[in-house]
Amino acid sequence: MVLLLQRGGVRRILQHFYSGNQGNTKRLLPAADGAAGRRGNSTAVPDVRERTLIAVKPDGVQRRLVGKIMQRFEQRGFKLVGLKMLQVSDDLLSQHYCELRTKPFYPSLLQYMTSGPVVAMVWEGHKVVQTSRKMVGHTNPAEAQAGTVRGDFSFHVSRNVIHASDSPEGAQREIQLWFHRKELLNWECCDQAITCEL
Ligand code: DAT
Ligand code: MG
Repeated sequence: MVLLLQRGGVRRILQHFYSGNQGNTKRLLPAADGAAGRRGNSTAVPDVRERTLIAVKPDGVQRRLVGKIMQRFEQRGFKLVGLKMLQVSDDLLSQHYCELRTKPFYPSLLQYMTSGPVVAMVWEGHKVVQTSRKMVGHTNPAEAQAGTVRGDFSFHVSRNVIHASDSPEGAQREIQLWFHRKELLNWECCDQAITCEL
């Protein structure tokens, strides 16, 4: 195995493990040796660098749901690039929810969101904004499908456990609001070429 690592890297290790099933091996391996070029221009290289802000709200933290929620994003294949626990300030929240300032529920929303610590995360991956909204479910948990975070862990809109950015532009704005640039890590996931054809 050491020899394989030295001479051919990950590609050869995969060939070693999948030597009984060459068809699958090919699909599992990254498009190397110009294979991507041979696919032509019709298949765009997927953007695996999209990022979104996910936050476990105070009720989720109090109910010890952080681990279960993080596991869902990990098992979906997304990459964690930022993580922190914080007591959110009124100032941050008013910027975060600036579009909701005129809503009747806004004061109670601020009170709820500052009632205890929040766990904020930045997840990265192909179409992570759209996919994570689906994973999180409808804003009103009473409408959220079973299998979504809100559909599985909550029943009322005033305590819906989790935040997820709703567009790539919104995600950029929110990530800049919640995280300093140096708090976000660029790192290579060892399974990247296995979870997506690059
Ligand atoms: P989402 O969190 O799904 O993006 P949103 O941005 O419209 O939904 O609203 C932000 C939060 O405000 C939401 O997660 C819970 C709260 N909220 C929304 N509508 C509400 C309502 N009708 N009553 C009480 N809280 C509400
Ligand atoms: Mg929203």
